[in-house]
Amino acid sequence: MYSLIVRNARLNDQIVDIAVSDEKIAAIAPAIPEQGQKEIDAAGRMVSPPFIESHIHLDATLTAGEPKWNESGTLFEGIQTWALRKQSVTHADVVNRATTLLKWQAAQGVLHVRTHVDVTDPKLTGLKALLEVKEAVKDWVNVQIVAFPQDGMLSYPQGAELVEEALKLGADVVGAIPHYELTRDYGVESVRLAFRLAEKYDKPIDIHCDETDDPNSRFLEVMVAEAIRTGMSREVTASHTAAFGSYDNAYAMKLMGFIRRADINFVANPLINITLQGRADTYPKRRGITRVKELWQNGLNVSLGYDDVMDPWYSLGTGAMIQPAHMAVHVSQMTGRSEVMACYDMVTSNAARTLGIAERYGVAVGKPADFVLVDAPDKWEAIRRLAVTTHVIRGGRVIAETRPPESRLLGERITFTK
Ligand code: 17E
Ligand code: FE2
Repeated sequence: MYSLIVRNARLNDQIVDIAVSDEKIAAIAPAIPEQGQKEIDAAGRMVSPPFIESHIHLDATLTAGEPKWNESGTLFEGIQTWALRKQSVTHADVVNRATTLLKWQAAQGVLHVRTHVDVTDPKLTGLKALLEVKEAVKDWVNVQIVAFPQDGMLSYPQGAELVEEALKLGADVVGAIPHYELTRDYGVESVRLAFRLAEKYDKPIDIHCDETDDPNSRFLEVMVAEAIRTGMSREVTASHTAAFGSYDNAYAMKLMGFIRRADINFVANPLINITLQGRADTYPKRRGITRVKELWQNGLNVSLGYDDVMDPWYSLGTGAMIQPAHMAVHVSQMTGRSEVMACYDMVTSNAARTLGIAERYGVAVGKPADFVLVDAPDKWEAIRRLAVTTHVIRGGRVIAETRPPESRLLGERITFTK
């Protein structure tokens, strides 16, 4: 007996039924004759593995305007504004805001979230709160925590020790911020330190790297060298790498070859870097985003994050991953037929590789029964329509439902399809 059968779902251009038992996908076939304890008619909608948020700051989320707004819109006023808000951070404050955002995400089909948490706080308040949240939500969303030293590993008192303490307390991933260290030398040392900690505690690495338009910010090459030296590749993620978009082509071309050797992951955050970067430019004005299309063309793993929802760096957002995918199409000019679809993969399967969960991810027999129904027939249409996720299934249980919008003009149904 199947606990759940989803009928008439579109999977790779085929209409199938999907049966679930024991919290796993038990069968996928054009027509499953048995009855399920519960049945859902997908009505031709696409079934997709769940969305994945590969880069967000849940400790700062939902603080936009507190205690002031980021009027310049720069990364640096964002960091300064967060430093003010950080003074009033409490355990309950972080638990409440992070939990609220995780609910928004899960309701929209995001079932895996990698969050950075600022550990440049001697009390590690945000970290302790997020460790508690991670445990409390584990039945409906999988959270990974990056120990992120916002004010620097070497430029903030005891910064490196705080990162290490966070790992001892249970942080899953080692973070760093080399471009924001006081000197180039500190930046290089911070990357090396991150790799040493990763080896010591057997953890992956995710570094805020070169989040600046400064073409001389070249910490990505240091990450690549460390990844090659240690043999870590898939466990290493370079987040932001905005400066890669400002490097001259001769250097970028050489670097791309080294990156291919290292085979590390990249995370771009198109919603926020299109707004935070380029602020020192007049015209022409740079886009402030890493070379997403070229990395993808070179066969590297690129995923996308929101980075922020309603915080000092970005005051908009809902957490729906179709939005950064949609923005990446525009900012990275990935408008070709296969390019648009690739942007969908960047918030699903590529992100699973970034988080190191690819083995238990995907819509296939034997995988955990974690999947979503999206109100569109395919990836292209999902992005074009900024489609809503109508059903979220986690462990074979329907945990969220959203009614898709329906438009009528003078009584006529308008479907927005050609
Ligand atoms: N901190 C940082 O250094 N960069 C960012 N984009 C955010 C926080 C959101
Ligand atoms: Fe970030």
